[in-house]
Amino acid sequence: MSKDYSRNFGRRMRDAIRERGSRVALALDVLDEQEAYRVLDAVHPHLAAVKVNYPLFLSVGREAVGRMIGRYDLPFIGDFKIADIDATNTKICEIMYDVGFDALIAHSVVGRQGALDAVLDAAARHGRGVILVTSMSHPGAKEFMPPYEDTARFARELGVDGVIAPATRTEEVAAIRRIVGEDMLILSPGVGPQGGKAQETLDAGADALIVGRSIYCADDPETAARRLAEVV
Ligand code: OMP
Repeated sequence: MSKDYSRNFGRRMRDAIRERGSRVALALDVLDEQEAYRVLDAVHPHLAAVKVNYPLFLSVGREAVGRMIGRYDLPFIGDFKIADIDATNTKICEIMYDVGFDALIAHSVVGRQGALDAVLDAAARHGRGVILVTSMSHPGAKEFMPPYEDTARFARELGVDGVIAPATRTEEVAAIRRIVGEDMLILSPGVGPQGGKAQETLDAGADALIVGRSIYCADDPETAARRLAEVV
């Protein structure tokens, strides 16, 4: 299946949300290929995107993930929370965009010069997206991370395609939406076991929910994904 990378990632995600009638991005944090296909085959009609993180990538490897990306007509987000110097970031991005990811998640805390510049350059070369972490969903995010207002302003300055904002603190989602404006995607993890509520998060201004365990650990992942997709 060939994918259209010519349109920017924000538009591609919004098209997927509209056409598929779902604001759910599946966090596919399972540990083997068979399990990944079992979940994907059951739930893909109810998804707007799939997010792959270290657990699956390190378990099955890049060829297997590349094959998976080719099998579903959905945006795939590579969540490697890129946070290194430019030379290393370039290598990570080249590998991951070659695997076929439509967008990659990077940390904002490393700054632009000698770090995120390389991520933005790689995204431009490949015509793909960059999503920046503005605030994280776990309690420790309040210990050392910069204020979310600063990272949200930084995301706007960089002109990235989207940001990560926590479903566990919806007042932050609403404030981040005011800062980044209507055009930038907000993807929110933390619904379910982390305590976030789907409806509240979308009402606060998130474009899509990133949901993992509530779907892939459910007795019936298809029903779980369908119910989440019904929340608008
Ligand atoms: P569940 O808690 O199982 O729904 O999974 C949440 C997913 O979102 C996991 O893949 C996390 O790595 C990811 N995530 C967070 O939980 N919190 C964050 O602040 C950021 C992310 C992320 O960047 O996706």
